[in-house]
Amino acid sequence: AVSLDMLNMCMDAKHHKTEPGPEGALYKQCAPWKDNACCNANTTEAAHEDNSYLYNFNWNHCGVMSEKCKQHFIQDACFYECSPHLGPWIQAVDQSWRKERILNVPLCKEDCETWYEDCKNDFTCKEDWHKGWDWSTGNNRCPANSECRKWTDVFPTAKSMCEKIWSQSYQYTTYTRSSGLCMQMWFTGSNPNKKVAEYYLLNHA
Ligand code: FOL
Repeated sequence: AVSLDMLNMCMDAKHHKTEPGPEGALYKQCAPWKDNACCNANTTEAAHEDNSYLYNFNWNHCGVMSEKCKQHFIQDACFYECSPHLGPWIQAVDQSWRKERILNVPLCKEDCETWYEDCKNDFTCKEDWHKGWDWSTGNNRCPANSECRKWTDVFPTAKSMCEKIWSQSYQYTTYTRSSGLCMQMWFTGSNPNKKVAEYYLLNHA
């Protein structure tokens, strides 16, 4: 049975609130979620920092990440931490740091492709950024068996990047932002993703 509660909920993960709700203010790129969010203000400030307490994650593991590329990782962090409309894609997992994850969220073509375009001159050593790092210093470093390579050698296409980088959190789609059939990482004004989640809940469940 489908429950409309799934259209407004937070996953049970490391920094998510129990229930979505308004936040007075959210930081910079996360501000669009302030009327209804699964994140709080502290989480959104940290989402803009390198090596933040959120996951101690180091974006600069193969030299300094370009500013334009980093913007997309910040936006991804806002989307992941703040979105209250991911219910249709939440799955239980047995991981030390979270009980639930998102799987195959249909990402709008432009959001994936601009992310890839803005990162394609950067470098990385891994295609799955969720596992297999060397954490001995406290932050993720490339493991001994993984050389830094050109972004485009690790991810030959935008699709491969969007799908592999967070172990299939996203599914690449050819739907455009105006279609109402895909989720937008970037938006201004009211959250366009609620209607998309409703569509998937009613038509795919
Ligand atoms: N963005 C999106 N869209 N989906 C996500 O799932 C997501 N997850 C993170 C950030 N943004 C996201 C969290 N990132 C580790 C590495 C990355 C990370 C969280 C945790 C980590 O500790 N990796 C260990 C394995 C830990 C384990 O699975 O027990 C490692 O081996 O490197």
